[in-house]
Order: sequence, then structure tokens, then C-alpha cells
Amino acid sequence: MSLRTELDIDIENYLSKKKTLIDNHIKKLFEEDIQYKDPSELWDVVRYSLLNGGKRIRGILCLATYESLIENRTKYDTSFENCLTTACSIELIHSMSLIHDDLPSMDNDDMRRGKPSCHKAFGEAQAILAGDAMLSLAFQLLTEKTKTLSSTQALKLINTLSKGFSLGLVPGQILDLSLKEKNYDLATAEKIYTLKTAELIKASIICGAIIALDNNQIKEVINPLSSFGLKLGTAFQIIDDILDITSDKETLGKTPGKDKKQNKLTYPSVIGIEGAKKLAKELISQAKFELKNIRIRQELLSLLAERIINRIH
Ligand code: GRG
Repeated sequence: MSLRTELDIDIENYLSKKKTLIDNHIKKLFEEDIQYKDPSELWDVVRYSLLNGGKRIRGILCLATYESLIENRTKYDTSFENCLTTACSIELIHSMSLIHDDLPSMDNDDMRRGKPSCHKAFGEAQAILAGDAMLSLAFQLLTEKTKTLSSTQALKLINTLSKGFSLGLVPGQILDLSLKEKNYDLATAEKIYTLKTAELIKASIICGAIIALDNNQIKEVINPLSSFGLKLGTAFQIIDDILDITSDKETLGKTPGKDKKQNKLTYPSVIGIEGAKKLAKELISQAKFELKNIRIRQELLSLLAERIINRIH
């Protein structure tokens, strides 16, 4: 693998190669380690939900941030594997949130990534428990399989991802669930989107920086990168909500039109589809601007940001 140079990135090729790397790393983990086989009633459910065609955007953003910040080849080679393991942890957290999101007591969806959602395939108890195992396994991997990282770095990764979950995803989900049928406004939509989606995207980007940089260097980039991640994450969720209205079941891999049916607060429901598209574009250009004042090769993250608003699923 070579260190990327500016101006020669084929973004589709980059996304596909990194997705394959992450998928293979997850498969290797489950194939090699006997702990993750017994009882099959648990690990088969985990495998079903984890290896079912996710885009791996969050894991890829972690790798891309790492690659955009790292300055020497030797360090790149030593730590790439740590970054790949971290990308797997991130995808474990993300995938378990989708399992729980699909449950009847939450978003109640029968389909995910083009297949029956986890509880539809295996039952509710199994889906809840598989999610629990995936969340804790994500943190276990960061302590066991990132051996060439310092323990300070490993702790920082754990802190960043656990905060993304406890202070991001979960509060965002609870606000989202409680808001149905109540007054809708843009500020509330922004708060929910930031928590539910953007915080984990931000955390994924910060993890890449934690692996690439030392303590002092991190201080210089943390605020602009956090802001980049939050803006990108909000745009990502806005596009998700637009696709819920404009796309079909086959392309989406899940049931479209659910937000309207459930009377959910979304950007399109407050400012319309065109207003939401415009806002997503504006957020991406603000996000890209955040990269201008830090020591980072900007092109890869900028291209990924553009690609995220042009996505079709
Ligand atoms: C486990 C207690 C507990 C709570 C979990 C369910 C939950 C809290 C949070 C849900 C957050 C959620 C589902 C946000 C939606 C984010 C989103 C846009 C998901 C779709 O992401 P993609 O398009 O999916 O990256 P793929 O399938 O490509 O991975």
C-alpha cells in the first residue's frame, strides 16, 4: 500500500478498497478467534448483522483522516493495522445501533441493508443481546488488538467512542423518539441530528487523528476536525432523510417513506426537500472550509465529504 499523494484520488475506487479492507478485517477476526463462535445462537446473529453490506462510511472516515494526517511512511505502516481495528470497532458500534434502531420499540423496521432486520430474522431477545455483545466487543478490541498503540492512545479512542455513544447516539435517539407529533423547528432538528448521527461520525474522524498524531499535534487539529465531522455528519443525516422520501426499497435496502408515516421531525419536513438539499450542500462547503487552517492533506476528506452528499443510498 502506498502513501496517497494529492490530486490523484479516484474516490469510488478508494471507497471500495477501504470497504473491502474493513470487511476482510472483520471476517478475519470472527474466523480466527474461537471466542466468537460459541454459542452460535449469539455469534451467528452478530455475523448476520455485521457482514451484511454496510457502506462502512464511518470506518472509512477514520482511515481517511489517519491517512490525511500521518507524516511518515514508517509510522503509517506501523499503525495502519491499529487504525483498521479501530474502524472495525466503529462499525461494530454503528451496526449495533442499527439493530436496536430497527426494534419494534424504536423505529420498527422489518428491513435493513436489503435483508430482514435482525429481530425479524432471529427474534427480539437475540437482536438485543447481539447488539449488547457488539457494543462491548467494540471496546474489547481497542484494548486487545491495538498493541502497537500507547495505552494513552487506546484510552483516548475508548473515551472518544464511548462519549460518541453515551452523549451522542443514545440522547439523540431518545429525543427523536419523544418528538413525534410535537412542534417542529429547525433548531430541534439540528440538535437531534447532531446527537443521533453526527457525533459518531465526528468521533470516527477524531479516532483517525488520535492514531496518527501525538498529544501536542492533536490539540492543534481537534477543534477544526470536530467541527468538520459534525457538519459532515449533519449533512449525511439530511441526505438520509431526503432519500427516505425520494428513493425506493431496492436502492435503500430498507423501507422508504417511514419518516412521514411516523410523523418524524426531519429537515425535509421542516424546510422541504429543496431547502434540505441546499442546506446539506452549504454544510459540506462549511465542513471543507474547516480543513483549510490545519496541517492536513485536505483533498481526500474533501472528496469524501462531496461524495457523501451525492450518495444514492
Ligand atoms: C443500544 C441503548 C442503545 C441505543 C442505541 C438505536 C440508537 C441508540 C441509535 C440510533 C441512531 C441511528 C440509527 C441513527 C441513524 C444514523 C444513520 C443515518 C444510519 C444509516 O447509516 P448508513 O447509511 O448505513 O451509513 P450502512 O448500512 O451503510 O452502514
